[in-house]
Amino acid sequence: MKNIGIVLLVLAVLGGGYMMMKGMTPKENMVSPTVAPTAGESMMPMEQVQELTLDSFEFGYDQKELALKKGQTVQMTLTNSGKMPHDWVVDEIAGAKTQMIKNGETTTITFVADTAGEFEYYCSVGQHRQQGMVGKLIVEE
Ligand SMILES: [Cu+2]
Repeated sequence: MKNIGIVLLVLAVLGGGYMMMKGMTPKENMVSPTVAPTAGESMMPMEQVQELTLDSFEFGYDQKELALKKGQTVQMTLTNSGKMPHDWVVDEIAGAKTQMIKNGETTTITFVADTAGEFEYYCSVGQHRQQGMVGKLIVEE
């Protein structure tokens, strides 16, 4: 039984040596060029997507005010730490409306803040808007 252990050990060492012979180094070198363009892309202003995360609960959002630049593409993620279902809606901006989510769920939407001004965002579930589930979205010219 002892010999089998030694044989396996030798095989493992030989196997490791073989992998190194095959050349792990050129493969690693292949990785870095793919990383560099990704870093470069985020430097381009027009491609930049503003990521926002907003939490909803009874009755409100964790941010009372959101500020964006006109023309900005926004990827917004809504979470729900409350007990009731909630959503997030801005009537004046096309696409700025999430689906209704339950506790623990998450939903992500993408929209363009194409209209300058100050708008109210709110939850369209039941009477939540009247109960204070609102905030202010500022889109700067
Ligand atoms: Cu709600």
